[in-house]
Amino acid sequence: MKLEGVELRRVALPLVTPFRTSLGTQTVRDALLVRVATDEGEGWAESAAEDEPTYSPEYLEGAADVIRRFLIPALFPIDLDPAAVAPALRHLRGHPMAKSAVETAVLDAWLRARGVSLAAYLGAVRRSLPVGVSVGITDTIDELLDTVDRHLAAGYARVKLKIEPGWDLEPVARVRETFGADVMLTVDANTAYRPADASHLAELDAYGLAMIEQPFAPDDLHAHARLAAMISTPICLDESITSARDAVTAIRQGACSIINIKPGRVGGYLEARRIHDVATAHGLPVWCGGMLETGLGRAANLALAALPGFTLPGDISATARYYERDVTAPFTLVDGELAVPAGPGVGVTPEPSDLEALTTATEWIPAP
Ligand code: SMG
Ligand code: MG
Repeated sequence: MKLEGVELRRVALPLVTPFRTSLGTQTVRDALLVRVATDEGEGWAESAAEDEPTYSPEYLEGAADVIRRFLIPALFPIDLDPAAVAPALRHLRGHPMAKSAVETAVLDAWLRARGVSLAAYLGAVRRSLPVGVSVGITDTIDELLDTVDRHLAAGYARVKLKIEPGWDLEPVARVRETFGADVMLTVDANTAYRPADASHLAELDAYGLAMIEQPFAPDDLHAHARLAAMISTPICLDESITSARDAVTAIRQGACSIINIKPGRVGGYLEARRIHDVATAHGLPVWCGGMLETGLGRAANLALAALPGFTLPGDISATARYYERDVTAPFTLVDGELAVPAGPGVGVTPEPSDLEALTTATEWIPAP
């Protein structure tokens, strides 16, 4: 398969409610979509990069720049297949979210041309999945309780609360006491704590959480390992894990017993599957994280999350939890589950009218 050109498209999707985490508040998801045109047809993907480099060092305009300037020129000369993309980009350091978008668009085109779904290609074993919802920090506990109530009524299988110093024990206690012991409840700190907060975090043990996600800095595996030895709540790593090699290091150090896998963070779906494989081989459960994806990214995440080791519900919620209008047809919860797309490639394509309405800029990178 030969690459003939690439379109970079910025879209802006207003969120139905602001999403506040320890990193800041988002009201709009500005996303970068990538469309590859090849001699065998086209493929679409999105970059997980956000406007600002707060969750990760990558950011949207930086991702667009590295894609335009370095990634695409490295792919024009080669005979493209999905497994050839990462090796062709390996000499370019970092930028996993940019690389993931490019590799996934190639995967979509290649699989579409062969009539194979991403789910089948990756090794999915389920057709629909129970999913979770990530609940941002709210102004009041009452507002939090209302939000959680609504999500549980909609059928979500797990609720994750964003926490930060000053918004942790109390909201968790109130949610647990209001909704009971049977609700699968987790927390995500997005690196907001310091190692000296370990004994404070140990108090979360009282609330039967299924995990605490990324309390400390991404590069502080040691602090996570020490906390893991102190508390009974399982530690899950998100920001710390950028490759299968990282996953092995973290597991061997005892820094986590669960891994949140986000394809963008780790450079694509093929590396994401490798993390699934090594975690499973070590007996760790994994789940698929979310980056407020558009329907394009969500479709691909559902395919990944249908692999056998993804035994915990992912941050892959219904479209209505994020956006009134998306670039694809909406995903809806049916009996608490989302269907894994079964069509060729990622299984969805942008709806032309929605795509146009949400687009803020486009750029075409022609073959040399
Ligand atoms: O896509 O449902 C979603 C959002 C899930 O909480 C979510 N993502 O750290 O896991 C995480 C965050 C990262 C994005 S917010 C900065
Ligand atoms: Mg997280």
